[in-house]
Amino acid sequence: MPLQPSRTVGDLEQLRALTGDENGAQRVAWTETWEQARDFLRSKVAGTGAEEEVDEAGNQWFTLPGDSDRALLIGGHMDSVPNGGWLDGCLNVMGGVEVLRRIAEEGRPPVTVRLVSWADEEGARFGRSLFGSSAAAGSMQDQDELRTLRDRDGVALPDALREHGVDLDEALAARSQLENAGAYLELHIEQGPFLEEEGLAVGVVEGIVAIAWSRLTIHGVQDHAGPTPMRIRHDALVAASSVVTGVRGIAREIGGELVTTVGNLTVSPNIVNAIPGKVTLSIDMRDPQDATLDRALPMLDRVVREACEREGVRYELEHYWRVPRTPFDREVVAAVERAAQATGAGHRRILSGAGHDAQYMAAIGPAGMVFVPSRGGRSHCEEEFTGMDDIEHGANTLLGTALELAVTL
Ligand code: HGY
Ligand code: MN
Ligand code: MN
Repeated sequence: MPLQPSRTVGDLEQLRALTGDENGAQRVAWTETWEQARDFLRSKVAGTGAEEEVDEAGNQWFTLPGDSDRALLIGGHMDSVPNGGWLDGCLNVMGGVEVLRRIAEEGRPPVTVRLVSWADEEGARFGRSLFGSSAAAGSMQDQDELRTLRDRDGVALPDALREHGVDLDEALAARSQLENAGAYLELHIEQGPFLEEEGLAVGVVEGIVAIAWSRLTIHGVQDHAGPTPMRIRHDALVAASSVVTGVRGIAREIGGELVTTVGNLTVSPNIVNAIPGKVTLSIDMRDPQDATLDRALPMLDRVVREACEREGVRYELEHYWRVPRTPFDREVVAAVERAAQATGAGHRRILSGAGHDAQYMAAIGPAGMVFVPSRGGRSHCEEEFTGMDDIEHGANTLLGTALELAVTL
């Protein structure tokens, strides 16, 4: 029985109505809206015969037992960034539900097929991405750091997890879920402009770029905006502003495919008539080559040091998260390419500029991804969109790859 991508799009439109608003998707992990999305997923998988299990890191698993215990994993994430798009992460999951339905209708599969909805892929609330997949892959080595994280309201990460049935100290036990994993697949939107620019419907993803996240706290001298003469000011926001333009300057100076972003900036006390005493900001740098990030990070150190010296302010700069460039398994990439070819859709090999749970899966076994184009390259915004034809080609490529791997695992 062929897939019914219109059913997938219908599911995604229902999810959008249930968990989004006029500003976009609101499925931020560890919130009630995210739990609604998880209940929605549970209801959609019902009827396939797949059994549900939530692991110690909060990852939601749906297992279709096969003749063999070897497992083919199909993954994605139901969480979004605030005001996010209706496809990022949940296209993977709902496309996976459609593949599960299709395989279940054929009777008992040759291998066990498992759909996983990873917990907190985005890291939107606490600034730590790929939470659930890093725990399952055994890559979560920063639990002491995780215990200190707080959201904008000062809620500690462990407390938020506990409200959703997760004990941070037990999260690494999620490793047991991967004991029989044979291969991992994800269908994802490209979130960039290249497939659409080239009129292609499918991206055969070869791997994921190297990523480095840093956080900067600048301590100035909070003071009155009126009577304080300019000559004695130590304004944390003036120093931060130099850092923001300096981060852009690093990308300009190194060039190539390096991208640098200051996405988050908080000012205290953030009122019209006080000189900012404290500013925190995030820095995200990515490049296809690790060596480029090795060059960019010391440049960031210098930009921050010089900006803060000029303004006479103190600072703490932490390079707290680094993921190397992650190549996908050549056999899986070739299987994705054959499946894309079989759909007749225009396709090419492509590198992912976005991070994905697949990078932790690739670190421990064969993994691969299928991309579909993003209109205007837009993502992490309400305007995120991919047309039905592209979704159909992507879903059929995912299915074709899954069916091939199911007999070769
Ligand atoms: O940051 C990323 O690339 C992903 O969207 N979490
Ligand atoms: Mn995302
Ligand atoms: Mn995503």
